[in-house]
Amino acid sequence: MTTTPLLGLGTLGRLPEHSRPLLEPGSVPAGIVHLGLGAFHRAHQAVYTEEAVAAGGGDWGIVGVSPRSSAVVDDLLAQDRLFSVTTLSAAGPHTRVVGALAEVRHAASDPAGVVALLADPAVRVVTLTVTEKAHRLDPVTGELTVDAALLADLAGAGPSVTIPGLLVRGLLARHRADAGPIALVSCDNMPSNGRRLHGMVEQARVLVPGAAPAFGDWVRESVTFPGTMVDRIVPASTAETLAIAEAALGARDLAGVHGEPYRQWVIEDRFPGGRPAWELAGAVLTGDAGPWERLKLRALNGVHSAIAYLGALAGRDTIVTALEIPGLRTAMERFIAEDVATSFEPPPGVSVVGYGASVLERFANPAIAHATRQVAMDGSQKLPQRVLHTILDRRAAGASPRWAALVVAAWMRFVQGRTDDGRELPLNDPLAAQIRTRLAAAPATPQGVADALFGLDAVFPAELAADATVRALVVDWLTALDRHGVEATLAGAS
Ligand code: CS2
Repeated sequence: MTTTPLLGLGTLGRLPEHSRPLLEPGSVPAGIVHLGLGAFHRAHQAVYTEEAVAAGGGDWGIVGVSPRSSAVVDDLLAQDRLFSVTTLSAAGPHTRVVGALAEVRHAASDPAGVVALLADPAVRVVTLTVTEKAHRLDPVTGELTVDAALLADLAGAGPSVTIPGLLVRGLLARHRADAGPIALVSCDNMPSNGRRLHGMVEQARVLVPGAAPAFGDWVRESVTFPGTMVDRIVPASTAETLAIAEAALGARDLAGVHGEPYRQWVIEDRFPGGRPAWELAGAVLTGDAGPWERLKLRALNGVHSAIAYLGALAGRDTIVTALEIPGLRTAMERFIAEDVATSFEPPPGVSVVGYGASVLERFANPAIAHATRQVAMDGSQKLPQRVLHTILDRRAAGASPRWAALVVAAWMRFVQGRTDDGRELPLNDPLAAQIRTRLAAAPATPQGVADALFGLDAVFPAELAADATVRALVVDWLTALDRHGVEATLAGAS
């Protein structure tokens, strides 16, 4: 019996020409540390960086650091740090191996090694995709959640590895080593992600035992926090997508990822130690990524979350099949046109309604099976920037954001844990325990559920929780969803 060999340096020669890496693996010295080796990084920043270095040069190899999971590190090490990205479109799949990773590390088993990397003068950029919750920031106030694990980490007394702990200890080591300026680049889906990351570092920095004020001065002078907007739909890999990659490569790829053809990266151009020529790979370098972040969070992620909650409640497993629910697409178009597009100033020349239409087309890509449950997870961390900011801005203008209220109601019904036909739904959320406790103590009526959940002050800002108009809109939708389920509610909505 012959088994297909594993992807690696030894199998590169047999790959079809169009599937080979753009860079010779290992030929580019490391200049970037990336925290968060998940599928999104591999299909987004790694691809941009490889293309940028291939086109523009520079010592910008990536050291990929997995904060917690060791499996991805083991897989990548077994494959000489190579992995493939399969682009899925209606026209068929295309698989290419990416050679951007200079090294891979597992932070939980070697935190000191990662701290030392951040103090290496060759490293001048740190990028992060660590998820909203790993920032340990209250989504409403931006305040850092301080606990024993974080304090131990900041004191260099692990065993835990927190992102604020790693970054601040790394920066302290860099300051002491006089290793030069550096940019910390958040690539997570948060509003003002650069400012949030800066806030996190500043709040954690002052908790480091014995940190001298000179460290604060150095951070101010030598560290930048450019904001970014990142975009590409990258669902979790499945056996089926790995099989597609294997067929294309003639080699097995344990770390393969897949995504849609579309991608976008808008980056604030503040890099005191230099950066790859990402613009040569199609990235937009700008002075202010804020309007782009708002556009993407509200008109893409907000709509994604809406489809995920409504779809999951209606028993649809994927975003594509959820979009087939009669009335759902129209409801999303109205959400975008009536609530989202009217809530903020888009980037110059961009039509929010046009952008929203293209987003719905991307969600309808039949080759992408994005699980509604994957998009639905961590709702307490996602809802504020994706939907609640839209509501707050519309309320400030005196409007009644009815469609945005539907998304809140769908989330409130989703966290109760049952589909419309009574099947169990998982609650995968850092606030799951709090949510369950509140629901258990509340009357099981739309009003009771809304009262209980609007009391979650880490999700709902006080002014929103106290807004009678919003609460009434949400209770109306919850009542309709309770009585009729998603499908009949959407069919009757106008
Ligand atoms: C999705 C995003 O899982 C989710 O919450 O909304 O991961 C989405 O696919 C990306 O932001 C697209 O760029």
